[in-house]
This record gives sequence, C-alpha cells and structure tokens, in this order.
Amino acid sequence: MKKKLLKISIVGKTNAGKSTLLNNIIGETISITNKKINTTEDLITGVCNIKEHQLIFYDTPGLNYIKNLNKNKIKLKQNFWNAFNETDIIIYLIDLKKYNTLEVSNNLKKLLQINKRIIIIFNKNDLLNKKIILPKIKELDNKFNIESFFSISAKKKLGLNQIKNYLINKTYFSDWIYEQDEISDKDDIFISNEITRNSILTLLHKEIPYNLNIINKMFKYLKNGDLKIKQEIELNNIRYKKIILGKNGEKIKNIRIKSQKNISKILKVKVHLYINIIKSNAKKI
Ligand SMILES: Nc1nc2c(ncn2[C@@H]2O[C@H](COP(=O)(O)OP(=O)(O)OP(=O)(O)O)[C@@H](O)[C@H]2O)c(=O)[nH]1
Ligand SMILES: [Mg+2]
Repeated sequence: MKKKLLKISIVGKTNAGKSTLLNNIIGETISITNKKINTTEDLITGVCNIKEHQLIFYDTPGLNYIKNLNKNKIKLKQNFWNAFNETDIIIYLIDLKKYNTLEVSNNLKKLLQINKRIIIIFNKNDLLNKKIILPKIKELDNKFNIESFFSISAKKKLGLNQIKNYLINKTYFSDWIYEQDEISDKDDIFISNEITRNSILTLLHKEIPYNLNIINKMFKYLKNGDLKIKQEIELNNIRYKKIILGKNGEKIKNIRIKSQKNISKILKVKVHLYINIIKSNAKKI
C-alpha cells in the first residue's frame, strides 16, 4: 500500500501535559514528564505507525519556557521555531485547570502567524466538570481559525483514540521518514540521561536542574543481560555540588536509586547505575 505521512507539533504552556500526551499516544516513555514545570528542554520526536500511516510528533518545551530563555540557550529557541517549518498540523494543548482567556488568545495569535493548521486540545478533563469546555470552544471558534477541538485526559488515556483517528484521516501520500520500528529520534542513552535529570528535578530545588548537564560515560550490556550505565552530572557552578550531594551524600544516593529504578522500568532491564559529579571544565570535583 502507498505510504502516507503527517507531521504534528505539540505546543502549549509548560506542565500542560505535552510529554504525557506524546508518551501515551506512542505507548512508550520517550519524553520525560514531571509535576514540576519546564521538564522538556529539547525537541523530542515520537513516531506512531498505523498501517500505511506514519504520524510524526514533535514534543516541545513549554511556550513560556521558550519565551524566557536566556542567551545561552538561543539555539533551543531557534530549533523550537524552526521545527514548525517541518510541521503539517499544530496541536495547541491547554491545561483546563489553568485556562486563561487572555493568555490563550495571545498564544493563538502568535501560533496562527506560523500559517499552519491548528487544532486545540483541552487536557486534564479528568480534573473538572466537562460542562465548562463548550463555552470555551464557542468563544475561541468565533475569534480564531481553528480546525478542530478535542477534550482529553492524556494521563488517563481518555480521548486519545479520537485524536489518533483524526490525524490518520489527515495524512497525505508521502514516503515515510522513519523506519517501521523506530519510535523516536532519541536513543536509550538520551532517555537514561533524561531520567537522571528528571530525578534531580524531582528531588531538588527547581533552579538546580537547569544548571547542569547529564553526560553518559558508559552504556554497556553485561554478559548476564544487565545494563551498566555510568553518568556524569556536569555542573556549571561548583556551589551546586553540596546541594546535590546532600547531608552525608543522602541526596545523590536517592537520585541514583530513583534514576536506576526508573531506567530499569522504562528500558525493561536490570540496571547498575553509577554517577559522578564534575565541574564543566571536566575535572572531577
Ligand atoms: N490529572 C491529570 N494530570 C495530567 C494529565 N496530563 C498530564 N498530567 C500531569 O501534568 C504534569 C505535567 O505533565 P508533562 O507531560 O510533563 O507536561 P509538559 O507539557 O510536557 O511540561 P514541560 O515539559 O515542562 O513543558 C505531570 O505531573 C502529569 O502527570 C491529565 O490528563 N490529567
Ligand atoms: Mg514536556
């Protein structure tokens, strides 16, 4: 059968549930999610193949995060906006609990300038009465050129099939970009680094994770099938070391244990994780 394709960007405020939506549509964890804000820092591609259709999703950092990026991360900002050149449809994902008319209108004005079709998905409908959604749809539909509206719970996987079917109906004849069994542009090393960053995000004050990099030094399957991983936490400021270590090294221990457990769960293999802390000029500290 002739192949078909559709490229979709998922945008929205940080914490709206973009990565949760991506993971639950694909059926595997390829983008890390967290209760805290600004979890996704990079563009993450997820691929979903259904018969002759290939849906390619781009998970993006939060719109507000991108807006406030400092100079060091200018490239991320460029990548963010460039990603839309590749996109056929934009999903604007909105956290119903945090709905703010003015903010949504401003974001829509900006997104509409990109000149791509936009669908709006209201997320977290498990948390409130669905009656409040219809007036919002009416209001936005009157003001803006939106192709379609949906209401879902990305976390509880409610309404995801409707979205999938809708997108499948929009695919066009084209060669596929990814192979049948590729579900992401990111590999297991990237994901294991992200899991450690996420453990740090969960266990430490929120400023810290944005001042470090996780570097993989070893990713090796042992004879018995276990996976041995060595990672370095690279800090741009030495003063964070004490915080990451914690009292008697308790914090780093918990980070290591949490990360090891989550990597095991996601990669479905027993993991032995070792973590070192280094300063950015690569000296062990
Ligand atoms: N109750 C509920 N919680 C949700 C739903 N979708 C996502 N969440 C939660 O919202 C939080 C943020 O989800 P993420 O998927 O990390 O959000 P994000 O938009 O990717 O956030 P950034 O990467 O920071 O831009 C997590 O704690 C999710 O479990 C939902 O449908 N219902
Ligand atoms: Mg995210």
